[in-house]
Amino acid sequence: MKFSTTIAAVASLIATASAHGGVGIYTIDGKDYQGWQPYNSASGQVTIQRQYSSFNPLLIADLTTVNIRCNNAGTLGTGVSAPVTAGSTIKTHWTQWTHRPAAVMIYMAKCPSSGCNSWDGAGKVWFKIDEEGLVSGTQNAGKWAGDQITDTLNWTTTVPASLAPGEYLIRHELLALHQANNPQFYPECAQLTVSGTGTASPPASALVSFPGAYSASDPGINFNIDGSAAMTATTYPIPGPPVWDGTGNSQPSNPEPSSAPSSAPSSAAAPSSAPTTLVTSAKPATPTTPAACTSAKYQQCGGKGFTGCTTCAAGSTCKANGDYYSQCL
Ligand SMILES: *[C@@H]1O[C@H](CO)[C@@H](O)[C@H](O)[C@H]1NC(C)=O
Ligand SMILES: [Cu+2]
Repeated sequence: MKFSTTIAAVASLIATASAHGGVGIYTIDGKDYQGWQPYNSASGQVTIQRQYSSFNPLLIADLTTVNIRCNNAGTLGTGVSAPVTAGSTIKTHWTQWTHRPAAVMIYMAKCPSSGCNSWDGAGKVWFKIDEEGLVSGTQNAGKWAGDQITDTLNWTTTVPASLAPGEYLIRHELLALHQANNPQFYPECAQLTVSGTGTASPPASALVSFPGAYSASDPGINFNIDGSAAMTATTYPIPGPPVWDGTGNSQPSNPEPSSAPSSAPSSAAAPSSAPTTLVTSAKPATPTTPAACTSAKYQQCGGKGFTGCTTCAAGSTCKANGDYYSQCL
């Protein structure tokens, strides 16, 4: 681990295209879509992927900039979107990837009615559809999600089957953790046209912004792969919100205090109340008071523009990190 960490550190100082990486091909409903090719001339490239300028990583300093959203030039589309049926898979193929201790996070955002192409993805619009960090073993020596990408260069995820049709961005992100307290972020975005019979859209409590979703003090970001804790810890706190569970209910509509976290991570642990209907959310006209709910540990609990739960689950407290992001820690 020490040895490979040193190699990687040297490699990233050189910052050649031979380290690092980016999504090169999307395979969607059986069809391949070539991604943006940052080392080719921009002229004539028409891809579903937002353009970006290199395979180099984004660093902690980029967390507060627009770069963290869709990489370093990824603000606008090139004119095309890939059709995908909700519930089907998207396989991504990285052009290259070498960092073993790495987490995988995949987000989507619904584009405005004018479409994705001239929309920059700003605002609290992003929801997480997939994540994997430490798979087994210890943080320092165990198996990580990124190992699969090092070995196969591929990752397959599923578009939530319940997701309402529309134009969306999908954001694939690798978070490389091989350097102590110096994480590297590798996000790329692409444009999708989702079809299907779903009617769900994520509740406000599941939405984050980029920048805003992460802060430098998040335990999964201010993270030391070579520290003593990493020698024994067998879980890793993946940054950002929990994966959206695919249900379309919006903010909790009844103010009864409850011990259940408001946005339960996807699992069979359904709340005791009646099954959630995906069709309509209650009380269309009444603005929701975000007080009577709790955010789970590591979830956002405040910041400018935040409309979710501001009370933290027992055992955690809401800590501000700048004006735009507070987190239950
Ligand atoms: C990864 O994906 C590429 C492109 O779809 C494919 O050619 C290759 O066989 C895949 N590799 C593995 C190990 O699955
Ligand atoms: Cu790298």
